[in-house]
This record gives sequence, structure tokens and C-alpha cells, in this order.
Amino acid sequence: MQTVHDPYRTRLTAASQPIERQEPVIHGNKSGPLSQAQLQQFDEDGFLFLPDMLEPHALAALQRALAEVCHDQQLKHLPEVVTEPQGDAVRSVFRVHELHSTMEKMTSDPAFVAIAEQILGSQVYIHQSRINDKPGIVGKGFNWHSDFETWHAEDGMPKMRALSVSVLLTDNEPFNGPLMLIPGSHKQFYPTLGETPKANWQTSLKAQQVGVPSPEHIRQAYQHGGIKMPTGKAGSVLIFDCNVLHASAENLSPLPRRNLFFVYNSINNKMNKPYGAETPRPDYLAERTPYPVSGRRQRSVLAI
Ligand code: 6CS
Ligand code: FE
Repeated sequence: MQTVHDPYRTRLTAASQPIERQEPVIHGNKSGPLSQAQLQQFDEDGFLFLPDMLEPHALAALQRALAEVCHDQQLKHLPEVVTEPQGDAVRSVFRVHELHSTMEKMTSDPAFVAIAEQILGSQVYIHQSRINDKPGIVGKGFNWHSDFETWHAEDGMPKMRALSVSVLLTDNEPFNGPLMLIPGSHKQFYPTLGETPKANWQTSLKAQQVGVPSPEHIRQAYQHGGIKMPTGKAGSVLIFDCNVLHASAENLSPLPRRNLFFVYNSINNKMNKPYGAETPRPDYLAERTPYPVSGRRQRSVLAI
């Protein structure tokens, strides 16, 4: 556990007030694919939804890759594959950019890398990648959280200088458990109550208990920003800041909600020791050695 001054103390034993974000949302003023208006929206809301971004052949290839990864009998027993709390339906598969070349290609698409570099103001590397399969009927939800809170406490991410790209691989409808976000919530850090249990990730990835903001803080954030639920067609893309509060409900519909996520972190924001846990999580959840993604050798498959 870290002893140096930490502006984002969390996993506390007593309730604590929200803390003002210390870092900007847009780092520097690099040019890139996003317009000034899009950057401003990302800055204000903490996310940006880009409908119908993927070329159809690229979407089809990713959907095939997802099926291969989720149903591979050899991968099944890897710790990267997380099943739903009850039963053996696949909930998430981590480190997909190293498990499948199509996924790897997507994470190094020049347009995505350029967007990440534009927002984060430096070269970037993949901190984490995953599929959330959220199967129909049995797919459970994700409690309210800030990703940064977990990455700071359990992985040692020092600053808010990372973002997630979510590629919708099935249509995200209001009824199949799409992501909900609280616009503007990324400007505050909501410290959470409760010490991190040993090897927390073994249970937290099925159902998160620790690192969840208090109902009072969620209410406060909601009163300020409301809730947005960006739904849309497969092939759409959601980009969101590492500290925006988000959650999603269980999927009682028969239609799966399959999303690919990958997290770009600034190469200047390397992991330290965890700020709120005894030992860092395994590499398949949090890369500790930054290999910059260059994204310059291939043609982009994005319509931007
Ligand atoms: O623990 C994590 O790193 C992951 N858990 C959630 C619920 N969101 C972000 C991240 O993939
Ligand atoms: Fe999350």
C-alpha cells in the first residue's frame, strides 16, 4: 500500500466528501480526428457516443472473433475468462487484444489511437482489454463505479489520464442492459468505503461490492448531471473518461448485449504500487509494462 500523499484516497474506514478532479480531462492541445465541439462534449460529459463507426466487414470480423474467444474450449479455463455469478455463461474475457489478432488489430487502429492521443496528450498503451458478453436472460449487471477508482486502488494508476473505448458488437437497446452514465461525474472523485479484500478481483469481476460509491454520492452526482444511456446499432462506439460514473442493469431480454472494451492509458501514467490494496492485480487485468501502441502501419476501418 502507498504511503506518499494521495489526492484520491479511497477504500476508507469512514465516509468522506467528494474530491475535485486534479487533472484536466483533455490533456494538452494535440490535433486529431475529433472536432473542437466533440472534444468539448467529452470534456463536459465525460463521454462521447459515435454512431455507426465501423466498416461492415470489420464489425463482422470482430463478431466472429468474439464468438471464437468466448467459445474456445482451450481458453475456457484461463483466469481471463470470467463467468456469471450463477452458472457457467461467459460474463467477461480479459486481455482479448493478446488472445485474438482481430482484437489486437482493432486496438491499434490508427483512428482510435489518434483519438486517444488527442485526448490524453501523449503516446498511449493498452492498460486493459475485455469483452463483456452480457448474454440474454442470464447476464447480470455492473454496479455503479468509476473505473479509475478501481485502477487507482487496486492497480496503482496515479492520475486520471486514461480512457475506455467501447465498441458495440450487438445492438445496445434500452432493454438489454446498456451502459448508463452520469454526465459530469468525472469531475469529482467519490471515495468509497470499505477495505479491499485479498484477491478481490476473484469476486469483484462477477459482482462488485467494494469500490462502489455510496447511494448518497450517486444521488448527488445524478442531481447534478442526470443519467444518459447511449443506445445504438452494433458498430457504434462509446468513448468514456476513466473517472465517469457508470453502471448497467441485468439483461432480462433474450438478446445478448456484447461490447468490446479497451483502455488506453498515457505512457506517462504508469502504474505505481496499489493505493488501496496490498498487492497489484495480475497483468491480464492491468498491464504494468507500457508498450506504446503506434497505430500507424494499417488502414483505419473507422468512419471518422
Ligand atoms: O475491475 C476492473 O478493472 C473492471 N471492472 C469494471 C466493473 N469496470 C472496469 C474494469 O474493466
Ligand atoms: Fe467500468
